[in-house]
Amino acid sequence: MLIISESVNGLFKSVGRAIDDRDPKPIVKIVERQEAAGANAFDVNVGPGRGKDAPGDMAWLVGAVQGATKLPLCIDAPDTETMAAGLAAAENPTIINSTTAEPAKMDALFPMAVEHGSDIICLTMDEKGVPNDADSRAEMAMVMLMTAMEHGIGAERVLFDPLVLPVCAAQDQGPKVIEAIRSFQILSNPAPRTVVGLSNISNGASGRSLINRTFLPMLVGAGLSAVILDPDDGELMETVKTCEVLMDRKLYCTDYLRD
Ligand code: THG
Repeated sequence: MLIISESVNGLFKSVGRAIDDRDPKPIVKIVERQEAAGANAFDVNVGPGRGKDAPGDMAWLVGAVQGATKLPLCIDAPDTETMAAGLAAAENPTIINSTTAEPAKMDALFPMAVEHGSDIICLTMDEKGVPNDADSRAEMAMVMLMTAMEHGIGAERVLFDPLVLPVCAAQDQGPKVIEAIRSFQILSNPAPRTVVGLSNISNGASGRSLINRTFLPMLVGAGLSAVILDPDDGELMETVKTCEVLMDRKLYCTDYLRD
């Protein structure tokens, strides 16, 4: 399971302030702590509302994270200028987070993935939003996979994200996301990888940690291969490890069971 830390995000006050002050120390602290806690990659997002400063902020933030880790960076930006600035500043391996199914976005972002040798997250949504059911998400994923391949990007470099919505706002979407994770895997052989932003599920809810660590095993059971989460949540990280043993993805089960 690829564990992508969600914490380098300007949405969090301490990170937003560090970006404003161009102070790498809080970023370095988060990155070092989370790498020790089991992060395998870092989502890097300057946060909302930065307007025309976003590309410069992203370039700085990528530099600050790279000062503390050699792990891959998942450059998370809604606009192509900020994405380009993040990729240009990156020396670590990169994952583009993300393209949607909108033709203009795919035409801009797939060539960036080729240029930088990046993996790329494909969100199954377009200008009309997120399709309501699993089949429509899988159909959209198929179109995205074909388009990626036309750009010379192999299925192994693509990660599909069905987009997790808050359970408070869209309770019917939980099982649809699980089913979509399953459907994505029959689109190619070997199966394309899948990813979600786990904390989205508990946005606006109380008892967030319990919701997150209950939803995760359902997704892993459906074949999820990567997840954006908070590695500082120790119980959640224990759940990840336990999922991997129970899904027969790790060899250390005898040691684990003896503990
Ligand atoms: N898919 C992909 N990328 C993503 C997401 C996704 N990137 C962003 C997001 N979703 C994943 N990262 C987060 C980070 C923080 C929170 C949720 C998801 C979060 N933050 C709290 C909140 O908003 O209430 C706290 C913020 C604060 O302290 O102010 O929940 O789905 N590909």
